[in-house]
Amino acid sequence: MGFATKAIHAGQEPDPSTGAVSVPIYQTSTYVQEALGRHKGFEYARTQNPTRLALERNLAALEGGYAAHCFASGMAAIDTILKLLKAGDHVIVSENTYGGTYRLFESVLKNFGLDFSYVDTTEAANVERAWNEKTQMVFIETPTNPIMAIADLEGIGTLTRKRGKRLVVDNTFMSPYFLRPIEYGAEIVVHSTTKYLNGHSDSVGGVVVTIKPEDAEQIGFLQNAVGAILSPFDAFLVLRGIKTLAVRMRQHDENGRRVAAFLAEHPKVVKVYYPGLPQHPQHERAKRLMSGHGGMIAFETGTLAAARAVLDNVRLCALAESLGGVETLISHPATMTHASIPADQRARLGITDGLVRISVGIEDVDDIIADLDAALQKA
Ligand code: P1T
Repeated sequence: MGFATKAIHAGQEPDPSTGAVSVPIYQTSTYVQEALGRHKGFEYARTQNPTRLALERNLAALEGGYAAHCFASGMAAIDTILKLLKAGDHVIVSENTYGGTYRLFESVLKNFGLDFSYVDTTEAANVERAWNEKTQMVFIETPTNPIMAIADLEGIGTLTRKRGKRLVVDNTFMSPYFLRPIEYGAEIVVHSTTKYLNGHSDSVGGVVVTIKPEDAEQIGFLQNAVGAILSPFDAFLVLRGIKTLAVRMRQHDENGRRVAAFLAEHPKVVKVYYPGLPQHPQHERAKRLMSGHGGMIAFETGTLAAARAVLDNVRLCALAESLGGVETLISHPATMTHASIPADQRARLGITDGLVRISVGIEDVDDIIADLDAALQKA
């Protein structure tokens, strides 16, 4: 079955009681039992909900996993994955991740005895070098947010498999339409469903996809024990969004390439970070691992004043955090999404005060380019 067919049908049988084609929003907190211990597989809505279950089955199918569990946010999903570990364990992490991921690791989970090393995951050798006897997990974001570095998924996947430890990949930027990390050795895939999967900037959520029954069982246990579940209404919205994932991603990719090419030629732009450009340092790897490059672009304007001029003068592009929606969003990583990363570290990673990030939407691309061009003239 092709991807688009799976996106529309996997996990979504017509409702058995009514024939409804769309999975209904089962807005209930509990389920009546026929007799003590006799029920239809649903006992309490933190534990199971039919709308959430349909989405979970759909996402497991799209990522090629065994099971999926949906959470109230991407951060809740990432937090739950880390709860597979125990105090004293060590995790190797991509040095450039979403600022909230870094904050969760450094300002919350470190206090519970987990230890983190941050390395450049474009080279598997860096992961190998950071490995110690306590290492239990490698956590990769690819492409990284916002610098768009492409991890050596094949090399790192081989390493984690050889050592029998978990490789976790945050696949939020690519969506399973362009990249399925399980094919390269990931045992766990996580998404902020808030982004491309939902795709319409009207829901916050997260998902953890697992390939091993024992991991699926443990994530399910934690989902129920900790309780950061996705609501039935949000599950419905994400299911609805995923039906058009394939067509949306194709358009994000087409528009992304056009905007990146425009920026790369613009005299006011110092540097463009987009894996689809031939000058991107991992362009060949991106072409090999991913079937498209998507709509995420970062570009360097040189100074805070220039970045501010662009951000303050766009009219169509919306100045906002987040990404992956049908509308173009533009942001300033240093003061917005990545403000929780210390300034010296930001500078080392290239998250300068002049850096601007765009999540290219699926509007008419000429309108997006005209808006950026007009704003750049003011820079
Ligand atoms: O926002 P939430 O649904 O909790 O997801 C967190 C998250 C996880 N992983 C990646 C790669 C992300 O980009 C995010 C959230 N990112 C933004 C809000 C942003 O504007 O980059």
